[in-house]
Amino acid sequence: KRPEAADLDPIEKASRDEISALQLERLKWSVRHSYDNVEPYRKRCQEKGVHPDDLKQLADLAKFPFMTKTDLRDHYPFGLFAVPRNKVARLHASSGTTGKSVVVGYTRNDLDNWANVVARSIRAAGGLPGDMVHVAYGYGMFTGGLGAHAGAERLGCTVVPMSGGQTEKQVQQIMDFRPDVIMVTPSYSLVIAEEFERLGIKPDEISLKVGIFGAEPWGQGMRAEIERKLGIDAIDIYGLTEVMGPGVACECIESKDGPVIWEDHFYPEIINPDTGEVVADGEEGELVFTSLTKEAFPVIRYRTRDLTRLLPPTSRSFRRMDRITGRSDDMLIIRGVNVFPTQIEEQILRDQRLSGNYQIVLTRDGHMDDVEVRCEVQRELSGKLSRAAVEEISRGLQHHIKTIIGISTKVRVMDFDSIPRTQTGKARRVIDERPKQ
Ligand code: ADP
Ligand code: K
Repeated sequence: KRPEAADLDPIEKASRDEISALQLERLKWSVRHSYDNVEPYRKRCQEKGVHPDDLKQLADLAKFPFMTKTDLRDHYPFGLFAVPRNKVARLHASSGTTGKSVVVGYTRNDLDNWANVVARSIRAAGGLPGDMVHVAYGYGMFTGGLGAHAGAERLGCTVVPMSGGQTEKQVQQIMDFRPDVIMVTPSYSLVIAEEFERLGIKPDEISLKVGIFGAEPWGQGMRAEIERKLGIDAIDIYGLTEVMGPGVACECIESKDGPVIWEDHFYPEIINPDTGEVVADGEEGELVFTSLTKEAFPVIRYRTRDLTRLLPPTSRSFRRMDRITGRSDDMLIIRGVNVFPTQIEEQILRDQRLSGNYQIVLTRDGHMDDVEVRCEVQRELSGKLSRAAVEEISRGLQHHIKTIIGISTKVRVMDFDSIPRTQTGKARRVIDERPKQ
């Protein structure tokens, strides 16, 4: 079932002139709102010698300073909020560059807009009011679960708030409830698909028609595999906590040619990550977003670090983004969860018995990412610890990484000097052996 033109928001089919006019009006509001209400942002503008009045056309945005994850972390938790705390209806969080997470807030209006763009995303993916939507993104501080949930409710769907994990139960429930749509990470969808296979259930016996997948990179090969194994259309949804959450952009089922950016709420730019210069549409670089309607946590020129390019409109009047080809920082995405090597390092450094030298080895076991954290004991303890002591160190570290960063790992505690140093004495921290999409 394809969405009918009559079901779309008028702006999704508007002319580019109408879209630009709306963007300019909203952009002026958003920059002014940040400048007036977020002191660190105002200071940053003053240092750069720019003022909201300098914004006369969309291209003038290039004169304004960027915001980075580090800025967000430096003002943890609420320092960049543009409304008083009692106007904040909800908080979410994402991982920061060190242990401290990045906290974002939403007013009632923000939650309303978010639900609308996610509803629009589900509609673009081929979901309809009245459909049953099985949400297997994690619920909690992550934006995935609750973001998908609110959008599905807004569209008028029956929502199943399953959350992640418990694969056998996921499958049982899908067989019993017969949902039409599933929202989940692409890698976990394949774990679910394998459980169906194991039970001898064929794709045409599975009620699902559409899957909406995001939170981690995936490619055309994986799309084909998911579609074949679950008998569905697999649609790409993109988003990030700092900008809103899932639903910043979503593919349309009629063209399946890259996520359509909901440009009436999020203004995209692509920059050269080294120079910060804006590049032309079609050229690859780092994706930068400016929120156009957010009240509680406006972002002006937020550097996502995601590398991609902007593509011309096709099924909607909005521009599209290409698949994410990589990142311009060292953030890892492990089973959809953002992780910085320094966060793991921080947990290693808590244990005085460890040397602080470490290596993170990523592999893929079946469809899910596997993480091994290799670390070393201090020189003076090397070869002297009992097996029980080594196991205790390993269990402790595993526990801290799980409770603080939120990912399960295997920890291998090795003798001193087991992890190779390079010429400069610096170890290679991450070995990513996962197959490229
Ligand atoms: P989400 O819950 O949407 O993953 P996070 O803030 O936890 O939000 O993570 C955002 C990051 O996840 C993005 O900056 C990007 O690197 C990655 N990501 C999200 N969706 C996609 C997608 N569809 N394709 C590739 N990467 C994605
Ligand atoms: K993610």
